[in-house]
Amino acid sequence: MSAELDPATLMKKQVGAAAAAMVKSGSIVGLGTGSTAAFMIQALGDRLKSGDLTDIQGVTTSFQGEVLARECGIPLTTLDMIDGIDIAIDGADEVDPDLNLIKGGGAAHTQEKLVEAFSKKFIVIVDSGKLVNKLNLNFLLPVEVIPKALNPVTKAIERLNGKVTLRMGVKKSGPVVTDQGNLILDVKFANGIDNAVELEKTLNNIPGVLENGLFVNMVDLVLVGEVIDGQPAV
Ligand code: ABF
Repeated sequence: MSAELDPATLMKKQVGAAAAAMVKSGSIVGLGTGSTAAFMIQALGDRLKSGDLTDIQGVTTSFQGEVLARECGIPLTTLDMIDGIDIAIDGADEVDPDLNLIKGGGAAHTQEKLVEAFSKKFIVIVDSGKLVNKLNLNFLLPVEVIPKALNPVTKAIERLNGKVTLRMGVKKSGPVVTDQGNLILDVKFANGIDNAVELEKTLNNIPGVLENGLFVNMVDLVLVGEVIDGQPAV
């Protein structure tokens, strides 16, 4: 219930709902991952239940999102079954002034990029704390790597002057494993990322890298939530 949510969470819920309100009946919708996207998925489910929205099909970007979308009663399809996606909505970890993103804090960026690149319109939903002047000064850049390539990919990224950390699970008993069965390297460049366009390609050209979390020239609209004087606003 909204009344029980703190202002920051309520703000995420409002941003999610604002994005869900942009979805038109009959659309194929890319469904993002993360706490803000989860509110968007719930809002889509509410619109379907109320009859305000009809005949949509969702394409999920993670197992987590798939479970939630099913719970919310959203009919799902897959990339194999469709010619394109009308609108995709997802969160992000950092957004720069050119609307380039770092994503992958939830280890789902590979499927997110696949779905969002296949979409005619990509809407990002974030709180104002995610807006940065330069990418990677604060948030590490996730790179998904196949397990056998861990050592060569680490060395290749270090040659690019990136500091590499293998992402571990919360209890540190083992590494985080993605929905594809791969590992995540979190990378920090000392001065942040100067050229996201080039770096996205360079990283993806390293053998063993599946996908990195730079989303460049993909975003159509960013909806930003903020808490002002204790009140959530979009
Ligand atoms: C996904 O969820 C990501 O790519 C990003 O890592 C994360 C953002 O989550 P939240 O909305 O919970 O901050 O969108």
